[in-house]
Amino acid sequence: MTTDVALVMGLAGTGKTTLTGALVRWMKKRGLRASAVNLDPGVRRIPYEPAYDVRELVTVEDVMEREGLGPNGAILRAIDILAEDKNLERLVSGLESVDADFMVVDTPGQAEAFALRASGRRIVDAISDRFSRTTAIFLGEVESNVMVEDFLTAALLAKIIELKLDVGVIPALNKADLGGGERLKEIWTSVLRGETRDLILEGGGVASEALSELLEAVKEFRTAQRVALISAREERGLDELFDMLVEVWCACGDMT
Ligand SMILES: Nc1nc2c(ncn2[C@@H]2O[C@H](COP(=O)(O)OP(=O)(O)O)[C@@H](O)[C@H]2O)c(=O)[nH]1
Ligand SMILES: [Mg+2]
Repeated sequence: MTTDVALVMGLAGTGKTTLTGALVRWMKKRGLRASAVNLDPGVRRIPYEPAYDVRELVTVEDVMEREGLGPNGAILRAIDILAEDKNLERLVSGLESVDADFMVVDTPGQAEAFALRASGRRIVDAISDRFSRTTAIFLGEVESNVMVEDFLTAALLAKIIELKLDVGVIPALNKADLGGGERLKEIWTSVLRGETRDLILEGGGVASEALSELLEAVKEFRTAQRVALISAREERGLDELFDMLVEVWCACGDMT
């Protein structure tokens, strides 16, 4: 039996935990054998029933208490502890014990603490070694008054994560219910297609130009060229997101 794995990643507060619950609910409603997994040692409450929960191995609270660390240090430390051989083995066998065709994995609150550090990569490597059909969803969010350039940073980060983790990354823009998502989706799509020049120079400025060069350089590494516009809260756009996941899992789809 193969289990298809979707790792839900993104900056803090973009809606990873909400989406994990929503996507599994959405799949189950369609008769699919889907399970949610929690990989965030710092989460307090989760809006889904995890088939496996990494807090069995370590929690940020315990680390804070035991090692006298503040919350930020403790989350980094907790992820490092998870990445130790013994725990990683336990984690992978915990995932192996989940009886499902699809596994949606909620990751730690801060992408910068997880996806961009060596121990986070070690954890992702261990999962993708065991589950060959592992892909990632990178969440961005609709925010009011967002500056184009701030948004580009998130789009760039999605690409960096793709390079660092060596898994396919599906870009998804969450909180579409707040409005204004279409415009941001267009901007993100331009980034993926390497058509950023005109867009950035709208605002002008040296930093814009530097950012444009940077985006130009990384566009070679793209895979996905589409962005799913979703609302995890209202369970909207999940059909498109799921279609994109299936394309990457099958590695038979044309992402253009
Ligand atoms: N408006 C709106 N808010 C959302 C949506 N998804 C999540 N949120 C809210 O965003 C906040 C962070 O969500 P959470 O899932 O904990 O994000 P995480 O830190 O990425 O796991 C919470 O207040 C959620 O209720 C959405 O689709 N629309
Ligand atoms: Mg979360």
